[in-house]
Amino acid sequence: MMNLEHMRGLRIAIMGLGKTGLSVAHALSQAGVEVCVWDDSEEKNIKAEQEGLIVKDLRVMPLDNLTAILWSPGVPHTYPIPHPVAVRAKASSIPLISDIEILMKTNSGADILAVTGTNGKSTTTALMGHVLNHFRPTEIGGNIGRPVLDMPILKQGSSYVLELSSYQIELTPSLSPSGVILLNITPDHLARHGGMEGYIAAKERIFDNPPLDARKPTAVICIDTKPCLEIADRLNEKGVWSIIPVSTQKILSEGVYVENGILYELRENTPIEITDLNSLTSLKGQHNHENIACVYALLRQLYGIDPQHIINQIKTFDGLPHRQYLVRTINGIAYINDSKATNAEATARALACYRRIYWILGGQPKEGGLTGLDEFLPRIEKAYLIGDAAQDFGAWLQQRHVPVEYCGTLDVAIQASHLDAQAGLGKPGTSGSGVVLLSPACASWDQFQSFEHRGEVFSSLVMSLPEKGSAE
Ligand code: UMA
Repeated sequence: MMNLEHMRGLRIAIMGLGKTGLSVAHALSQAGVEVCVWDDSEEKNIKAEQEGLIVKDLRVMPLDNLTAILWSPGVPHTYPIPHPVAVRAKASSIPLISDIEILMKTNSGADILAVTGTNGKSTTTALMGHVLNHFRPTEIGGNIGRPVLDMPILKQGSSYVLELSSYQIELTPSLSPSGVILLNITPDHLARHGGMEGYIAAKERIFDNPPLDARKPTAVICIDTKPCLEIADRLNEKGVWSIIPVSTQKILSEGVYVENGILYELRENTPIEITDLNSLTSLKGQHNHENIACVYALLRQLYGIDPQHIINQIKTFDGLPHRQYLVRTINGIAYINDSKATNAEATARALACYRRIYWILGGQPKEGGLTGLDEFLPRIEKAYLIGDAAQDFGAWLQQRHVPVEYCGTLDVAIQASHLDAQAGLGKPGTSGSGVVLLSPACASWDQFQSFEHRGEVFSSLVMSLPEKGSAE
């Protein structure tokens, strides 16, 4: 946990008692900082009081003498409707800040490397942490699920690798990263940002305060989505950042690109073949090639690490649970947990990697539903629908002649897909064993506490399936 003694004398209130709020509350209390907390859930407030925290109703208590309100990223403060506490804070000119803002004010010399984008952030953050830690002390945190103040203090010569969501970036005015990876921007969280423009603007803020040290800060930008290409163009004009373009869709004349699974780095206008990414066992698919290419580009530019050393470390990375994670294989059928795919874009990335898919999907729907997935439907053997989105998704799939089964809950969907997948083994006219894939294209909150919880339930149910399937 980070030592926040420098904050003694400040008066901080905390809004929201999830991972972020509790992490900050404990770090501040331990440092002797005066702190009060509030959550709209009574249960959370009672639990906080039992833990010795001071609970005060921020909807009514005077806010004027507060230094700042630590704002949990998931609580709306502008769109779609600002939370009442945010309205009061604005009226009293009290800033809303993230835990990352506190890290920025506390950090003394460690490099801040920030990873953002709509999809692939967690894998990229974990991969970068995994590789870089081999060369210098490195900690990872942020949206990946480890609140940043739970990390230890690092000194100069070390690196923090932070996964940052748009929610966190807009609450961190002092964010000043030496290196940024911007992976991609596609529609997500639109209600929270008042539309696509607001979402793009929130992401772009990551570049607002380049550090004022001797090194030029590095922006690795995958230019395969239009908003990212436009951001790269805008940054180029300002000339402050050293920009390394990355692509997995086109051959570039500068930067780093992937063609047919081969990673290339341009040196003095000449493409140098670095490695064949198709041979990697854990990071499969074009989206993972994007993640790898971005990590490679940043580590080369910022630290000058030898290409072969980077690749050797990438090869030892196992991937993350809940992101196309192979839970088990039964009779050649792979059971894959891709619970982190909470929107159609993320699910597309998984569908692109497999054939003969027994697809479990549904949950709390996101804007856009299954838009963009048509091209992958020939790969689907059958769809198993769960959660609030089931009826709408079922109708959409049936219109496109995909067989569906309404399962309601995950346990029913696993049983049904397991039986079908095992029964389908060796059927005439089929080749390859197929996969049972949980890739919901939905948030989890209608039936689970989080996507991690959903993935854990999936994994434990898959582990309890009998070793011999019905094909035997
Ligand atoms: N709450 C209120 N009032 C509200 C809304 C929520 O009081 O109107 C309370 C809830 O009762 C709950 C708390 O706020 O007790 C939850 O706060 P939170 O939603 O900010 O969640 P945390 O547990 O603090 O987790 C957050 C990130 N969550 C979100 O941004 C929604 C986590 O990212 C992150 O891992 C964690 O901080 C540590 O940094 C999750 C996420 O879904 C994975 N992120 C989104 C995404 O990746 O798409 C952005």
